[in-house]
Amino acid sequence: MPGQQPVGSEELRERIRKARRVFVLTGAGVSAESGVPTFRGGGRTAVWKGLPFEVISSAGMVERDLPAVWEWFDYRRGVLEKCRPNPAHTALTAWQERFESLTLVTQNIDGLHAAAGSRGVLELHGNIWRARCTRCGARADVRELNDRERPPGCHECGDPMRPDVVLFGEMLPADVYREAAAAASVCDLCFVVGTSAVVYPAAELPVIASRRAYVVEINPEPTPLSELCHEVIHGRAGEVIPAL
Ligand code: BV8
Ligand code: ZN
Repeated sequence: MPGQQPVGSEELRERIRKARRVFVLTGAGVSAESGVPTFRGGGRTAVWKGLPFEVISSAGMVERDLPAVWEWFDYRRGVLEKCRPNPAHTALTAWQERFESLTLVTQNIDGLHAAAGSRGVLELHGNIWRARCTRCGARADVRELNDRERPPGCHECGDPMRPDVVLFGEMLPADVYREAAAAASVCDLCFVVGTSAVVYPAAELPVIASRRAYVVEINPEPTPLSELCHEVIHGRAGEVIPAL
């Protein structure tokens, strides 16, 4: 558009031109313009039946009340069914061809990066569309489960299945985190997009990257990570990423 301010500094544009290994960490903010509610920020935190989402989405809840956990995730899948990738997801998919190496790591469980065509997305917190057996670990796509009861029985062993999502107090998939940390430690350009950077160990990744990479935060609001970043672009992902 005429008169549109170029996004980011001249230094950033130079670094984008020269970048060989790019690392991107996304959070709920990258899906905000797809209509996916974020968890924090804007003075709102997700609450479900009076429980803060950190409580309902916690390891203890799976032990205590697995049907309630299913109800919570069934509700969120209902919201997500109407959500489509937005220009931020689409632009990040194009970045896979643009850079020699792009590692896309997400905290989101909505599957929108893959839906936009991104390949090899590292999903640190799992995926809301997958279920996992509490006993034998067998996985299934929730949308293909013909078992409507909650919790659904495992197609392999019959035991109850759970959402294949990392809840608070649970370990992240070790291989996924290890791959993400390795990519962060060798990248030369790191983008942190739409995350409040309060959840660990995901929020550690840009710290690892900052040891040798130029780190750029894209977020309408400042975060605890902002002062560590070399550049902060206050804007919405759906506008800033395509503009970059
Ligand atoms: C673990 C799946 C333990 C579930 C999620 C006290 C201190 C420090 C740490 C802890 C602590 N107490 C507990 C912990 C550990 C805990 C943690 O970090 N808690 C935080 C809250 C303090 N971490 C864990 O429990 C992790 N596991 O540590 O293991 C352990 C250790 C050793 C041995 C055994 C066990 C597991 C963490 C994973 C939890 N699961 N999700 C579900 O979704 O229900 S995390 C959840 O938060 C989501 O995945 C989400 O992605 C993630 C982070 O949130 P964000 O993505 O950042 O989203 P948020 O809404 O917060 O922010 C949105 C941002 O977007 C805002 O900044 C906003 O300004 C911006 N934005 C808005 N619109 C836009 C935008 N940006 C760009 N464009 C826009 N249009
Ligand atoms: Zn099983």
